[in-house]
Amino acid sequence: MIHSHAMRRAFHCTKAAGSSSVGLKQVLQDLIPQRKHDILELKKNYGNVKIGDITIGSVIGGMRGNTSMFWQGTSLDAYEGIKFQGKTIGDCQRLLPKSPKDSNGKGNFLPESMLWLLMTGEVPSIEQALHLSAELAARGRQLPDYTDKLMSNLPSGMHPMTQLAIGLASMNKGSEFARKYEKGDIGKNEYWEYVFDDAINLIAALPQLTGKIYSNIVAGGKPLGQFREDCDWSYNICSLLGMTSEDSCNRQNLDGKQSEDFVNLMRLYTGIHVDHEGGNVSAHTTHLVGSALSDPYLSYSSGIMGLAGPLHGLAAQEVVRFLIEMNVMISSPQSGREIEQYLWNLLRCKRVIPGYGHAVLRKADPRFIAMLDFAKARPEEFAQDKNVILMEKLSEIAPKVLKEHGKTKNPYPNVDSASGILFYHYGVTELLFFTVIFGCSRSMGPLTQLVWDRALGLPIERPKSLDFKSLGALCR
Ligand code: AMX
Repeated sequence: MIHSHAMRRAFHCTKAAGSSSVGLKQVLQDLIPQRKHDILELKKNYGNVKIGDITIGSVIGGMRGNTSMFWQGTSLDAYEGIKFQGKTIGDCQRLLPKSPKDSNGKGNFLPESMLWLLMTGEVPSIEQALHLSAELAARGRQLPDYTDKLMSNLPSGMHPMTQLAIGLASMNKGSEFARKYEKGDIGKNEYWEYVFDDAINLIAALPQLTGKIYSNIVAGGKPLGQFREDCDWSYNICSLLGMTSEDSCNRQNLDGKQSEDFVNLMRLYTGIHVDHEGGNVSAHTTHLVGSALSDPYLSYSSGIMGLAGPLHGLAAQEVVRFLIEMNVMISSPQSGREIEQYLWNLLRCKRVIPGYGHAVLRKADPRFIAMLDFAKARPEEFAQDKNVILMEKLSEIAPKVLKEHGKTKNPYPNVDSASGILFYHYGVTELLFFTVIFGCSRSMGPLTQLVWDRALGLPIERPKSLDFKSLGALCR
């Protein structure tokens, strides 16, 4: 029997002793001993407590309902959606520090604040968030030479996610963790420190890497914008895509307001895609590969390979293509009857409606709602965009059709229903590229967990598998 008060005591959430410090690593340093103690206590006192049953259905059904991962940063409730250290998207929008450079007060929180929250469980002060932001900018000023050269020499037409995975894997050459491990001069207790440094360096490098990939796709490798060390992480992503009005390039001729909105879209998008609890393909893969003590670059590069799948991160691209094609075929994006017919034809051809359904969620994805709200708050910008109008209309009609169709467990829109089409609106029209932006954001959750995996000394993952004969024996 579990004594809940004892359990709570064994695994209470402790405030970092030095949480007034502005340095993330220092705050973690203070936090880790208590958490480590907690997890050892948990294992010692409650290691035999059963969490659930594994059924044959889950063994051959993608491990659905098989609760078997430890994941601290986020949790996913089928009806409430994602929570970041227990906080909803709305909470995060209220509580997490924003960029002081935002003039209109409508700005979104900095993803750097989210990274702090994920790592420590605490809402950072503005000083802490800006300190982390400055640290990322300082570390991300330029790519390592070897990665830069490699990225410049990739064959043209290479899939953007392949480019991202290659770029990240190449950075393993500079891995502090791999170097120290190879030399054999670090003990288990110190692993996390080097994994942390690699994780921060990796996240810091993503704006440059993303800019490089985009320039490979649209400009034959010619730089599209400038990295600014006095700017935040999302701003630098936008700048290196040539999407800010301050850039000499300003590819889309965005005016000041549009440019500010685009940066805020980027902050919103990258702030809420950071994680979706541990079981999703990109997060799970990163955690699994990292459990073999592969360094963060190799681990997250593997996660990126999973994110590239059409049932996972590539769905945003499929949605954009789908909306554009449908708009060609129907007389108006408001025509409910024609949309319904279009969807039924698709389902009859055994195709899925992209951007709908989810393995865990059983209601509309709050991340979708946040993206939709972004568009609704800017009617002057989006009111004439046929794709955005159709995206919203579809979110009323598709759930009805999918319910009637009767197969899909969750007939509601997921986040990918909205994200790509908003980037497309501002002129990022290279569909395969959207998942790279997803990859920037998703780095934060799985890499946070990787730091904690090593801090808590979690072992290599090695589940047991069964063949047909063994499954048959269980059925007798
Ligand atoms: N359109 C049509 N059919 C759908 C559907 C959709 N959007 N979503 C699920 N189904 C079907 C499945 O194909 C399955 O059919 P089957 O029994 O013939 O194989 C049946 O409904 C039951 O599936 P489920 O249990 O509801 O979903 P799942 O957990 O197996 O898969 C997901 C979840 C997301 C892969 C699925 O809903 C899907 O393919 N959606 C469209 C692609 C998409 O939007 N992906 C993005 C997900 C979010 C993300 O990770 N970025």
